[in-house]
Amino acid sequence: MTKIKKVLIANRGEIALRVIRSCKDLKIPTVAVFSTADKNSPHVAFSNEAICIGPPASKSSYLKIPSIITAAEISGANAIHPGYGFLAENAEFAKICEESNIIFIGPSSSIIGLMGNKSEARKTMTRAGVPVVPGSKGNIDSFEDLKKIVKKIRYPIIIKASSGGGGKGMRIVRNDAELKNNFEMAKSESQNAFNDASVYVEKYIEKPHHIEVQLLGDNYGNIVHIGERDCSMQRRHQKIVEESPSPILDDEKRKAILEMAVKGAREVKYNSAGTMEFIVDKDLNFYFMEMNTRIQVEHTVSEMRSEMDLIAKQIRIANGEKLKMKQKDINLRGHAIEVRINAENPSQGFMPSPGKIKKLNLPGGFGIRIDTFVHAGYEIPPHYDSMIAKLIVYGETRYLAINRLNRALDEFYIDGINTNISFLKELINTPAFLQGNYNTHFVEDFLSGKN
Ligand code: MV4
Repeated sequence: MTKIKKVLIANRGEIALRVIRSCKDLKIPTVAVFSTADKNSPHVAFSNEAICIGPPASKSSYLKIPSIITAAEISGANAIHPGYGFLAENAEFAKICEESNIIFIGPSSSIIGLMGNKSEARKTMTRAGVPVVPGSKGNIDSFEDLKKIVKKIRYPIIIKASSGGGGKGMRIVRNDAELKNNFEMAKSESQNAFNDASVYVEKYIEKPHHIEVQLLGDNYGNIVHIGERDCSMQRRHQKIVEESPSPILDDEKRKAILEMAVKGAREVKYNSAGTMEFIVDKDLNFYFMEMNTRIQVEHTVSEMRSEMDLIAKQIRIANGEKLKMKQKDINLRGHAIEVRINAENPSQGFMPSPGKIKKLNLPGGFGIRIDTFVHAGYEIPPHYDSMIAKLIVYGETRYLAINRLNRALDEFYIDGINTNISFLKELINTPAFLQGNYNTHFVEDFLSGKN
């Protein structure tokens, strides 16, 4: 590395380990940061240095910008990888890094800021010629303004927080009687949750598919895609199963979505690993939803199909290197599926189930990858996300990948805590999943006995 000398990882759990591993492959020393609750976590042991940044609560540790910048300065790390979650899409944090001469391993802070405002992102993509759902041009100025737009696009509609995203601060409205109240509620909820009352409106697409495109852009305007992922299997906006390619797209539709994603990324001169997210209706019309300016949990399925280390690419881009490969050099093969293993209890409303892992058997064999940070004897702290492992399988075909996923889930054994492993087995053996015919409401419908 010519510029990056040492990387601080501003995260925990499996993604902290994942980043450390890529740094080791690139021969870059690493600095872990940890809260007191994580002092026995593997990311602390597997990094070259580790610095405690505060007590368990995220806002006092992994979200505390001054402590993280100080840790970088003390350790001499001149780059920070934010992982996903926590500070990964915090434009202010990225800007502070830029101003402190610390390389933020992600896109420019201005791009994070632009895409973080969902109505600005919509405007930007409209300008680029990327299809967006019919709706308001920008924020809604008044109730009169809203009524005018609704008259044009008709019910059902969805009101969204401009500073929201990922499903937070949305309200679906189906008739005039509910409009005024929902508009007022949406604004006050947005104000409370995001300190920004601005909202925008879109036509509500019933039971859409969620398809996203993995992108890589460098500092010199080169942009490639690494195929799409279908993330429609989700519950309460938390993805559960992600797969690539999407089982609902034909080659022509796939090409159209992938090209639009690249077009959108070009518009903002995207310069890191990132994702363009689309919703797809039952007639396969697709619309831009949001752009995620981070490496995502599910990047691994794209890695399995492309045989590319996306985090290594992301680090090289931040180091100022050019993307050498052209689109034609990226060969996507076979089928990959990821399932998220969570410490939670499906029979108690998926309530988190932290605690000590007494016994652990991880699956293995051909076509299996596991990204985790837990081991037998590890105590899962109660303060963070319940995801404890990702199981990723690869097969030449979707059928073979599902077969392997069943084999791996049968070998997966965790004693001491509750997990969603049995629930995952049920889900992937439903006719809808086996046929590749499921949308974003499938899990909810399945749980309420509609399937
Ligand atoms: C929508 C939509 C339908 N129509 N937008 C949810 C997460 C965020 N990325 C966007 N989301 C949605 N946006 C329009 N115009 C449906 C969803 C959506 C959803 C909405 C309500 C309840 C559950 C949902 C699950 C998946 C997607």
